[in-house]
Amino acid sequence: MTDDTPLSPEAVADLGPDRRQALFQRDAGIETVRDDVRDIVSRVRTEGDVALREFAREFDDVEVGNLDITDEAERAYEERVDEDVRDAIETAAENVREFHEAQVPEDWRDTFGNRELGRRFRPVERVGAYVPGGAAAYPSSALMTVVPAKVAGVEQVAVATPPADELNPATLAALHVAGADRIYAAGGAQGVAALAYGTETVDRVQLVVGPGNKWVTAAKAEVRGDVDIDFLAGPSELLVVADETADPSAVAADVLAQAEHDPNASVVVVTDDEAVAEAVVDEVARQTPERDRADTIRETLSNDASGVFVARSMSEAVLFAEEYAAEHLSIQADDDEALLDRISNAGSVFLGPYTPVAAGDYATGTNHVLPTNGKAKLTGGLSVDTFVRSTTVQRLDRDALGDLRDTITTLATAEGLEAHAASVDVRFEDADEE
Ligand code: HSO
Ligand code: ZN
Repeated sequence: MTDDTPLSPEAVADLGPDRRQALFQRDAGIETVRDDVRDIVSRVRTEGDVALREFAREFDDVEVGNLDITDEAERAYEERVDEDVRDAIETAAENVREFHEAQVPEDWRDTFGNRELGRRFRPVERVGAYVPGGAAAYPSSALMTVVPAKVAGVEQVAVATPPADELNPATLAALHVAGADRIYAAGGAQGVAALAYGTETVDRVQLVVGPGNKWVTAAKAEVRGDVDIDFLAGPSELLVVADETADPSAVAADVLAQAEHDPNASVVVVTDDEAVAEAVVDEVARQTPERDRADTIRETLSNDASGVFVARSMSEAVLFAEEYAAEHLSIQADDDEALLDRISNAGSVFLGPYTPVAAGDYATGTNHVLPTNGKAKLTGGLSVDTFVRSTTVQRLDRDALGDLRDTITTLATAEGLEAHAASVDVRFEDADEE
């Protein structure tokens, strides 16, 4: 180990309770800002646009002219981004669109005995997407939130993004390509509150999605109930499961890529091969100084939720992965499909030596807005499903209702709901009298 990596391999079997807790009970870190966020949300609710302008002054140091900046997106696309950036945005958007179009559910009807039953799917009407700005302005996240909503058929997709004297042109261009219907200059908790409750300028939505810092996440927790949200996402995470066939330099490169996001990110490698663990640690040390964001990377690697771990077997590595429930799971191992068969808990999976997580971040077409802090045990990432709701449909004919008559009336009577029973019986009165 050199000075340039705080990492050294640790045995999974020797992990103490504190370390296990840091690794397996990651949180979104919203507790510290909860009270402030509550105040911000309530001020936006009562003061509307005035509050948005004041918060822009206070938090973003910007005098906001128009809160509605929808027109800026097309201009950025036409005039402010280089052609290579425009082409990359278009390619990425097309891949995201194609993959999400494959998810659009079809309405169906079927017969179950003599009962005709089915499901139909309709988009939510008005959706709000939070798109981060500032240092973490990601055009890719603009695509990942807006494209799936539009593919799902959402009519009004409104975006809130932090105000700036110079709005990030690539983010705006991506919003244009993705087809955002409205864009508002409102960042942080106040942006989420504006989407959730509306202001003079901002139309309120029914569902708020998208990534953000702890202020944004705390605001989503605060407005949940009044609107729906996707999930509460914390700092980014990567778990690499590697065996003796993994290329340590590729594993290390993926680790550094994830670590550059946020000093609170969690980057973890678990392998059954001690030599691979050592080699990954060495590669991390070698590559780190070459990275632009080496300082952030070093901080991430020294936090308690990051590390390189040696398991006694691949089975122990699989158990580790199940408990960790990673936002991003990279499997760099000989029989990656067999390992994947044994893992259920992951937001997005990257198989094989040529599938870096960065490929999914930008361009494969899968979504990069994914559940963190173990939420992959409960939910998947953003998809078309996020933006549609289902309705069930049924039709019975006289015979079909006749077949169910006893079941319905018996249960209705058992529940003391006589009118329910009567609503069935009444339909057979003529026949009963004969
Ligand atoms: N890895 C991030 C997404 C991202 N990476 C955006 C680059 N830009 C969370 O999934
Ligand atoms: Zn990333």
